[in-house]
Amino acid sequence: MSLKAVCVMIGEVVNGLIRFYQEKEGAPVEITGEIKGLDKGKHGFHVHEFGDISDGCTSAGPHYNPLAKDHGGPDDADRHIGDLGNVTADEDGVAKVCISDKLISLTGKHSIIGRTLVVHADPDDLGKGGHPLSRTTGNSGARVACGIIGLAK
Ligand SMILES: [Cu+2]
Ligand SMILES: [Zn+2]
Repeated sequence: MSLKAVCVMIGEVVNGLIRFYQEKEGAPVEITGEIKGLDKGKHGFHVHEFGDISDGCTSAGPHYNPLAKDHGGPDDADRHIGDLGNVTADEDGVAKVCISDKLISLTGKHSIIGRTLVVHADPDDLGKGGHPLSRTTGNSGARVACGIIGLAK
């Protein structure tokens, strides 16, 4: 049975709507949608650990990382489960999202349902920037919008 999830991302100037689809447990997750109000260019895009936005995007905690790995890019063996890399906004500040990810799941022990999707002000350096924060967050700066990932029909 296929699984679907949705995330309404809300920030002060940035907002978005992201949908997730997984054919079955173990299959890749297709992530599609649009985020508006961004500065032109790349922006870090991650699943963070907690589905808690009671104190804004900050209370969502760190990147979802149940296997205690270093931060990385989506294609790296060493990455947080929540590491989805970057989305890229055009001249109008719109990022069209179309990602297929093999590691995240909408079901099972490491499900991302009930966790928080965050988009950042700056590019994620995918762990390779040499900054002290590269190995934990990709040094992607402020959390400009976020939303809790919920099951969808
Ligand atoms: Cu993040
Ligand atoms: Zn990470």
